[in-house]
Amino acid sequence: MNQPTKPLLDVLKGTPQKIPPVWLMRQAGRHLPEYLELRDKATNFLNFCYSPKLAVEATLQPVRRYDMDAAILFCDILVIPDALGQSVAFIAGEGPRLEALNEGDALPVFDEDQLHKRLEPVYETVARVSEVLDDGVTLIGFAGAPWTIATYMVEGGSSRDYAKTRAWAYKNPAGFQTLIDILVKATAAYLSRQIASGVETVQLFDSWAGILPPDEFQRWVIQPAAAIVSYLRARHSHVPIIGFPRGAGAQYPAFAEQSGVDCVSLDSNLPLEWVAKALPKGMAVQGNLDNLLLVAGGKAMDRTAQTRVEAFADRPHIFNLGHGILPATPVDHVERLLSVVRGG
Ligand code: 1CP
Repeated sequence: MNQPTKPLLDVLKGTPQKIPPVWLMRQAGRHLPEYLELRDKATNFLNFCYSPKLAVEATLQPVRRYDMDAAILFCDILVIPDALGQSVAFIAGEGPRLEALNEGDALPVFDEDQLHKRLEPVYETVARVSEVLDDGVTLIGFAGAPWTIATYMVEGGSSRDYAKTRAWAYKNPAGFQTLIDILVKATAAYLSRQIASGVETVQLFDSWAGILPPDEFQRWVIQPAAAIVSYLRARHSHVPIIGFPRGAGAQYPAFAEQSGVDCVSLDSNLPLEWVAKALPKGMAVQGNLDNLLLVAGGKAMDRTAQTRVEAFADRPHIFNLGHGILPATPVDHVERLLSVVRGG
């Protein structure tokens, strides 16, 4: 009959559910003991992402343990610079390190065949996961948004202020635009292939969107997202898209209205009453429990989670965190959270 088989996909298509479907950003990873064990089997983190056997297992671990409503492909946003030929390494205890790109350097060349060749193992992971996933579970694909990827490429790793990237964008916007355009094309082609391989929705992570003032936000966050969305719509009109302009604050409504995404992922700083009024009526939202509250647990976590379930009851809502799950998160806090959200 009309029984919804995938609650999370139904939410993304605009139908609120009595009990919000739930998954947690970065649900696969270091807070899971079985993940740490699996990681030891890979020679390094990029090889982990490019080993379908290991990546399939990492994708499925949180779904198995917690009965999540979605699996998110196990990979990383930095496979795009890697596939474009920039050197990328993950240093234990430090994070990503890239060969930094400077203004005036030759930019990477977008060669679609080359890109797909390097990313083939990721598509294979998607295909294998989609074969074995339980009926009610949605498979989420993802990529980093061009702005966030550009910050890693230009800074050479994580950064506190993204000063080099922002200075480049201010001093030479036309040159910076060329880099963003390359990333738009690579990201769109990558997500399209993930969809062709079996993901049912995609999330665009713009983790460092919040650093940009309004005009720059428009140009480096909204416009690239809109270009990627329109590329995907033309090829996969049925596949919903989630956007996460983290930290965008007062610019969330502009992103929600102009990027073309079906759902916005909300960070923890946004006041719920403001969201209710400021975002388009009926638009799906995802979020937005503070990831530290999940580390802390207890009554405050229960109460805050419940508040979100109630506050978003009149819109399509996917329960999630406001940012990725932290390595220090106890497994039993995640279990408790799921039972609160599901009314147990
Ligand atoms: O095992 C390890 O030590 C590696 C830790 C790790 C993991 C588990 C990294 C390194 N990446 C990932 C996987 C990952 N990354 C996933 C798939 C797993 C899942 O979600 O369950 C996803 C969606 C990402 C996305 C990602 N990577 C983002 C966007 C989301 C966010 O949290 O803002 C970003 C910014 C990255 C970059 C990255 N990858 C890893 C590190 C240490 C970093 C740097 C983060 C920083 O600059 O603060």
